[in-house]
Amino acid sequence: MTSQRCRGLVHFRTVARAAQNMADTKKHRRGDAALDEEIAAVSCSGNIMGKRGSKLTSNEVKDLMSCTYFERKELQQWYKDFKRDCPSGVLRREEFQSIYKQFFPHGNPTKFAQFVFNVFDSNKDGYITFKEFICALSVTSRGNLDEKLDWAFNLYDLDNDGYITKAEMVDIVDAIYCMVGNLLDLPKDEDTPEKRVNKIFDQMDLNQDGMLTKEEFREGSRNDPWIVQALSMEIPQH
Ligand SMILES: [Ca+2]
Ligand SMILES: [Ca+2]
Ligand SMILES: [Ca+2]
Repeated sequence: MTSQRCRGLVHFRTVARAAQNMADTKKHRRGDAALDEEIAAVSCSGNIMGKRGSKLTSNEVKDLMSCTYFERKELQQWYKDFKRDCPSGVLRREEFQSIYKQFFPHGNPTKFAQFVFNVFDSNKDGYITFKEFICALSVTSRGNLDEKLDWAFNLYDLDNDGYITKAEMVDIVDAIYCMVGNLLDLPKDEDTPEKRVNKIFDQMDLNQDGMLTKEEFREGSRNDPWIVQALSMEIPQH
């Protein structure tokens, strides 16, 4: 595990925390501290990595500056780290999943990692290129609320048809429960993904047709601290 991945993955911890809040549970102190420790350990191991790496051309930098919130220097640093971690130039599905496994050693994050991978992999070719990586990172870490909500909508809308069905949301919530379930102390009326999703839909599905449009999702998310918290992802600066 290296520093670049670690920084990029800080928001995964946020997701875990959000899942805790989603269940309206009190913070599980020990679980929370354990996650902090894991991340700290990972950060440290990343710092001892070498400093040499590849550089983006000035045209590539220009291109990336126009579609992200990162500055020239940050982009070069991220690229250097990315190339060091992924000498092949792309991040593969299995690598992505194994990163998650290091963050959630006691849960099963495979399914959730798969869903996030699919959103990062915007052209759906099975690989995350640097551009896909940095664009996703830009939105999830520095995008405005609407951009973050759009990104989250894409995460939930598994078949990309413009609607989030109950089944799709159950799939995601189930994946979150599998990933961090051992950190959750769930109340009885939310102890299955189905129950939790029914609650969310009671709030968000205004016309009660069993599907969330982007508008319903946006509106509902503004009122739901869990969704917003899951999206307020911060990464440390270089
Ligand atoms: Ca791709
Ligand atoms: Ca859908
Ligand atoms: Ca609806």
